[in-house]
Amino acid sequence: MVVLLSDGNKNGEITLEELMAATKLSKSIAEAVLKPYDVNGDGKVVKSEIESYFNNADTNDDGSVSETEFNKVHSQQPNGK
Ligand SMILES: [Ca+2]
Ligand SMILES: [Ca+2]
Ligand SMILES: [Ca+2]
Repeated sequence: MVVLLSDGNKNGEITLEELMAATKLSKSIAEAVLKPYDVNGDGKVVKSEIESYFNNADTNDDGSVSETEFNKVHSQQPNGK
């Protein structure tokens, strides 16, 4: 997953700026990509948030998030923002 590789300064947190720098996405798209991972809504994603996102998304526990599982999570928006 591209978000996992976006930690430019390797401090264990992925910020919107880092994601934009890594992916060349526009701000609004980068926000939409980052938002599902940002469980506590502080604008940055830490490793534990990615892990909880992944565990939540992998509904059949096969160790990978399929396109169907990915789409399901992105349509749910559990943090409701
Ligand atoms: Ca970082
Ligand atoms: Ca966060
Ligand atoms: Ca799965």
